[in-house]
Amino acid sequence: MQKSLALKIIESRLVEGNPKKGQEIALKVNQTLTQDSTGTMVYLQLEAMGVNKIQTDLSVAYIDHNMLQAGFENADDHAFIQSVAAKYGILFSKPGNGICHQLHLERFAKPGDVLIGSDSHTPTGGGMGMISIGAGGLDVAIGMAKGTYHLKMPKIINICLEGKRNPWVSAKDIILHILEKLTVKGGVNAIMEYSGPGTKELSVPERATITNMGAELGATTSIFPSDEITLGFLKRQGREEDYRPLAADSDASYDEIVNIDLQEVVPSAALPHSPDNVASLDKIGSIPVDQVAIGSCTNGSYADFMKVAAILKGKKVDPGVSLVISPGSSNILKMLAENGALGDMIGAGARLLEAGCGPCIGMGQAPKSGAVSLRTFNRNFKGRCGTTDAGVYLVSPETAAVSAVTGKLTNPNTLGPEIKVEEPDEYENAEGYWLKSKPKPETTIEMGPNIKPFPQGSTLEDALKAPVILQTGDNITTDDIMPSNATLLPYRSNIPELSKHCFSTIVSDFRERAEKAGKSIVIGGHNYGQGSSREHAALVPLYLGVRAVIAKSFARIHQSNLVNAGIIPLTFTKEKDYEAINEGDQLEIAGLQQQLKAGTVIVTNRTSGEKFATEFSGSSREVAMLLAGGALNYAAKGVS
Ligand code: MIC
Ligand code: SF4
Repeated sequence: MQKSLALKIIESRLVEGNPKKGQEIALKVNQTLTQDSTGTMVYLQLEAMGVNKIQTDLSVAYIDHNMLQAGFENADDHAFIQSVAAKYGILFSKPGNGICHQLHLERFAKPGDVLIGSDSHTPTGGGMGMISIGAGGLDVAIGMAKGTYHLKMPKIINICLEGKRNPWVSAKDIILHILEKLTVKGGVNAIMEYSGPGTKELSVPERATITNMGAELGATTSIFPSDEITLGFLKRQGREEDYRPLAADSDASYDEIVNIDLQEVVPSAALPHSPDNVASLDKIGSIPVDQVAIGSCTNGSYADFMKVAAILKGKKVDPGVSLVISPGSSNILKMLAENGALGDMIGAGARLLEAGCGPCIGMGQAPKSGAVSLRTFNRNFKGRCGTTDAGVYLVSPETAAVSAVTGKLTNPNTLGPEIKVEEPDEYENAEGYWLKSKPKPETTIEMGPNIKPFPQGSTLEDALKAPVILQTGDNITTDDIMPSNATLLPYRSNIPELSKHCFSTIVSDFRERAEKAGKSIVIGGHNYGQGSSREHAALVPLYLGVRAVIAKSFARIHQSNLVNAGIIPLTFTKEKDYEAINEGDQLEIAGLQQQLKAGTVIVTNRTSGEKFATEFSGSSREVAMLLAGGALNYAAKGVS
C-alpha cells in the first residue's frame, strides 16, 4: 500500500497497537511542551506520580499565557513551574520569551518526530512535518513519565492544495476557507495531511498558520511535507541538522480527499462567534472597527509583522481604533526592533505588548462594550476576549493592519500591489530567556499559597443515580465549561476557586445546582467540549460532583480529559433521545461496570419512565481507567 506521510511517521514511532482507523495505538513521544495555564496542573500531576526521571528527548515548559501579574498568583505558578523544570531538567522558557508554539516551531520542531503538548494548538509543529498533537495535561505528564502517548488512530484526510493564490490572499485566508468548507467538526478524529503544488507556495510559518488552525477544525493534528522549504527555514534558524525530507508516497491512499483550488480563496473573516462562520470581506462590507489586535500563535511570525509594519509605515491608526500588537516571540520582537519595523508600527500609533498570548486568552485588552474587534487570532468564541457583547472577527495580519488605518473592515487588495516579505537570512536566537540545566532532584518545589490540591476521582460505583443539572446545545466550548480571562486564569492551580465560575457563560448557578445534587449528570449536543485542551473543564466538574456527560458527540481532547478525570463520557445511540430529556430529570444506570465494558450503556429516565441507549466509544484501557476513578489512580495501580 502506498502510504501517507502521517502513517509513515506513526508507524516509525508506534510502540503499541495496529494503526487502523479507530483502533487504540501508543506512540513514542520525542518531545513535550507545556504552557503555564495548563502547566501547573501537568507538573502537580507529574509530581503526584512520583516520577524520578523523564523519558523524552526534549521537554519544554513555557510561560506565555498568565503574564499579567495583578496579584501574586501567576508569579507563584511561574515559580512553581520553574522549580519543577529544574528538578527534572526540563527546559524553561521565561515569561517574555514568547508563545510556546511560535518558539517551538523556531527552535525545536523536527520533521518526523512526535510532539505532544498541553495546549490545543500544538499542531502548529505540523508546519515542519512533525506529528504534533494537543493533549490534556495528564496525558502530557504521562508522556514525560513514560515516553508514550495513547490515542485512537485517526482517519487521514488529504487536503490537496492546487493552483496559485491571488495577490493579498494569506495563509489565514486559506485556513478560513477550509473552515468554511469543513466546519468546526470537519476534522474530528482526523489528521489533515496537506499536499499538492499549492504547498510550494507556502513558507514554514505560513504552513504553521494553517496547521495551527487545524485545531479549529477539531483535527487531531495537521501536517505538511518536509521539503526544500523546510530545509530553508531550518537553515535560517541555524539548525540544518534537524532536516529530513519527508513526504507521502506518490499514490498514497487516504480516507478522504479534499481539493482546494487556491484561486478560489479570497481575503475573508470569521464572524462572531465561531471560527467557521466565514465570509469574504467583500460580502461582510466595510463595518466600523473599534479594536485591532495582531499576534498570537496563529499570526505572530516575523513575516506577518513585517507586512503589518510595511502597511502602517508613514500612516496613522484611525482615531476610533485601538491597535495592539504582540509579536509571537522575543526573537521576532528583537528583529523588528533592530530593523526599524517596530518603530514604523509605534509611529503609526500601535500599542506594544510583550511577546505572549495576551488578548487572545483575554489577558487584558478587553474591547469596549459592543465593540467590533478584528483579531489575527484563531478563536472568536463569545466572551473569550473579556467583553461578552463584543464581536470578534478573525482576519489576516494584512486585513488587520489596513483596517486599523481606515477604521473599517477593509480588503487589503485596495492597497494596490501586494507587499512581499522575504524571510531573513538568519533568524534571531536570543538566549536570555532560556533556563537550561541538568536534572537537580534535590530542588525544593516552590508551592505558593494559591496552589491547591487537585481533585481525584474515586473507584467507579456500579450504580449511578443522579439528576441532569444542565442540558446544553451543540458546539459547547471548553471556554463555556471553564471560562478563562484575566480574572480567572490566576486560579488555574486552584480548582475550588475556579469552580465558582463553571459554565458561567451559560447559567449563573451551575455550582449551586451541582452542590444541591451531590452527584450529577450533564447533557450535551454535538462536539461537546470543542476548543482548548484545558483539563480544568473536566477537573472542575469532577470537583463539583459531575459523574457523567451524555452528549451527541464529543471533541477529542475533552473526551480524553473526562476519562482521565474519571467522568464517564457517553454518546446517545439515537440522537432523538436528547430531545426527551429535561433539566431536573433523574437518570439511573445499573450494572455500570459491566455495561461500560460491553460498550452499550442503558440509561433509565426515572422522571419520564423512558429508557434510552448510549455508547462508550473508548478503549478497554479507558474503561479500566474509569473503573479505577481516572488516569492517575489507574497509573498508581502500576499499569501503563
Ligand atoms: C486557548 O487558546 O484556548 C488556550 C488558552 O491556549 C488553551 C489552553 C488553556 O486553556 O490553558 C488551549 O488552546 O488548549
Ligand atoms: Fe496562546 Fe491564543 Fe495560541 Fe492559545 S490560541 S496558545 S491563548 S496565542
